[in-house]
Amino acid sequence: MNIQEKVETYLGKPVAQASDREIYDSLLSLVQEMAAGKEHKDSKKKLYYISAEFLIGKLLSNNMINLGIYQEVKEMLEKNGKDICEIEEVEPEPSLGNGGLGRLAACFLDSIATLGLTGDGIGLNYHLGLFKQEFKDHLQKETPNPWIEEKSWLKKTDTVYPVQFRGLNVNARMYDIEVTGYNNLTNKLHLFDLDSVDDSIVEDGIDFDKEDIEKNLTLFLYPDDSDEQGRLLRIYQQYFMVSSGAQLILDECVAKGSNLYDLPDYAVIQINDTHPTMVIPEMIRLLIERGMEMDDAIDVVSRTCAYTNHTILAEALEKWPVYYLKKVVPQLMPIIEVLDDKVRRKYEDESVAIIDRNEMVHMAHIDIHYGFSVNGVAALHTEILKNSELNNFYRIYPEKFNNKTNGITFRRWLLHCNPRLAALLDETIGEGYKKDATELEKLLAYKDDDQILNRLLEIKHRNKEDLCAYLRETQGLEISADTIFDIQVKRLHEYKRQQLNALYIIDKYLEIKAGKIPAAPVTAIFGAKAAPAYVIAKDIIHLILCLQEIINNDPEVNKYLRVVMVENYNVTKAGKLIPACDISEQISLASKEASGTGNMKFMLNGAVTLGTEDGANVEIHGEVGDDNIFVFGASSDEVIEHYAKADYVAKDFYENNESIKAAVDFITGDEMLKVGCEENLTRLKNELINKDWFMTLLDFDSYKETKERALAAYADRRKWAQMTLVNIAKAGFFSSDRTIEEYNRDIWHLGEE
Ligand code: 26Q
Repeated sequence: MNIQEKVETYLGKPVAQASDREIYDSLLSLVQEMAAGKEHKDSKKKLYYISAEFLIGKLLSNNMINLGIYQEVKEMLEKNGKDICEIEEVEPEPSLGNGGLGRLAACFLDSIATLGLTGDGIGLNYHLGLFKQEFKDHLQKETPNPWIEEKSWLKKTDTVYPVQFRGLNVNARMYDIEVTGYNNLTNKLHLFDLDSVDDSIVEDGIDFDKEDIEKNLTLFLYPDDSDEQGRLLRIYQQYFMVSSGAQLILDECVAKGSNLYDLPDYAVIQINDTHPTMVIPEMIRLLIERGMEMDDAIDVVSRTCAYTNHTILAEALEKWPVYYLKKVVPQLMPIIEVLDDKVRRKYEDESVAIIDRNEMVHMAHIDIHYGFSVNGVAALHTEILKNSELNNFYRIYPEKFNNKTNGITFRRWLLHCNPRLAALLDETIGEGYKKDATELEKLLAYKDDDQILNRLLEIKHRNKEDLCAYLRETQGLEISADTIFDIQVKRLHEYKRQQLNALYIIDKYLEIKAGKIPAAPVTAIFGAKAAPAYVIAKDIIHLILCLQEIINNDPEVNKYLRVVMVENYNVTKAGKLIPACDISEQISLASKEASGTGNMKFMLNGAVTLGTEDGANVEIHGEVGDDNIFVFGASSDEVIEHYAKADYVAKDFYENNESIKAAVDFITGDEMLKVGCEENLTRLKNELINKDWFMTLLDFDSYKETKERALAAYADRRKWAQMTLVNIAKAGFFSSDRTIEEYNRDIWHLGEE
């Protein structure tokens, strides 16, 4: 049967007569059947990647690429007058993650399957995922994102595990999503859910009764945790995930013949940040329940669990009050107390204790003491963990610490999102790079080939035109592909410094108003969601939306400068924005961004980075060399020193630097107050002058000077194309296939039995 016949068997009618929805539904069934036919047979040892987030994005096209039928389906649809892009539109995007950490987990699942490793994901089936962002009156509004339809990738299973909370027993039901490998076998993502959860309890926006656990447990990803009920719900979610996950792991290992004392030969659990940390005490509890002595259980679990750290921001390191845990999962507290006691006996150092003097449980400390591996996610990040943030632990366990620089799957972030570039690569360097990303370096041979350089420029231009059309259709925005596309898309956070980019835009606006005309027109594009309770982050969104309104409607300025804030930035939108980017903004305060992965996606798609020496930018810089990146700002050492000495005073910069003062004052100037909200803008301005915890003003001059150089460099089209080419050619290191090979080589040791 050819592909059309197969699709028509599901459809029950000719493709040409079917609606997009019908075609989507039948392709979904076809893909599921093909994926199920390639299911991995468990080897003795299996990886369990446990994570509160899996930001998988839409799956149809990706699965078709991995199964090797994408091209065929696309052409078959064309022949029948259908457009694959329209079919893709039908699929709702699951938003089971916040940002980088969740998307990394999804890239890892793709690479694990692609490399043929036995490894499944374990997480939660949030019905409404992360909120959907809408803009109203230049402010972010949150609404639910229902993504589970009648027909979906989720397969309901009969696997059910009891989970016990204080005063409440529930049953966790497992749902599975097939994870296809590129030309390889299929693994699984197991998502646990509760049958009684009720989507209809959601009221206005994303409000709901936070105390009705049976109805709300898996409704949303990280509900607003600005209040105690929200934080308690987070503990309910975490325990629900780890308890059912641990039961699944034990069942599978026993079924394969484990006597549980040899668990580390059957399972390795990778704990994705501290959100699943309770799996350690829970697993110990379950082993004791099955008859093991406490000390043996602790030993077995410690040799099974490995921990990945994704942040050095102190406020993001999870600490939970003892009384919260007693309130929700009292059965874990005696175990955590034993774990703490052992640590305290062994090391007389308060800073490495698990339960501190304020009765707070430090989740990361559990992972480090009772796991066998601790890894950071980029070289600089791991060094900072070792030398400062976790130095007291590093001195105890130097052998546990290792680096695994993040990566991205090239299937989604090149083959699917940038087919034009992929086709050019196929033609020039062959298709080997799809399995071995380092083969991209072969492109360097074309660095002086005018024809190839022109093709690269042409591809970028066409991708920019596609983005223009998309933004016109979706947001009614008019921008031109003949301007420089300067893009910053990522979660809104002060350390990521969208406000620095915004201050530059204000500065540029003021210059243009004063008659200083820029050499090349620029379109500054942002996309970012702010946590619902993060006030200053929402104020920064407000600032950007007001700038968009003022600047785009000013005929004196909009010839040279436009601002775009993309609504509801998500994986799908990333796939449209990244291939259209000229300048990739990676401007976090040095030392604060653990790695970044957007930076890698932009590089792979031929954008040139404008960035600080932070996270994986450092390694990007190392790969492309000084001539193919624009680096600015204080170094991480300088920043760390400023914090240690507490000697950074934002106000000094405001008072002594005219451009900074003018830009900051503009935030509450007449033009802004005409369109914006005084309360929000004043709060933001005061924050910048009086606090500026992430040193925006410190780096302003350096940012401005370097950005001007980047914009000027764009004018030499040939040279710019060469920079683009080098970035693509050197992106191979950032394939998640490489990252996963390293995890397996150093931590998991799968397939070595
Ligand atoms: C913690 C406590 C209470 C409520 C929420 C949280 C919470 C939720 C999500 C803390 C952290 C996250 C997500 C973190 C994250 O996405 N980190 C990013 O991970 C990427 C993958 O390693 C890195 O590339 C980024 O640098 C890092 O910021």
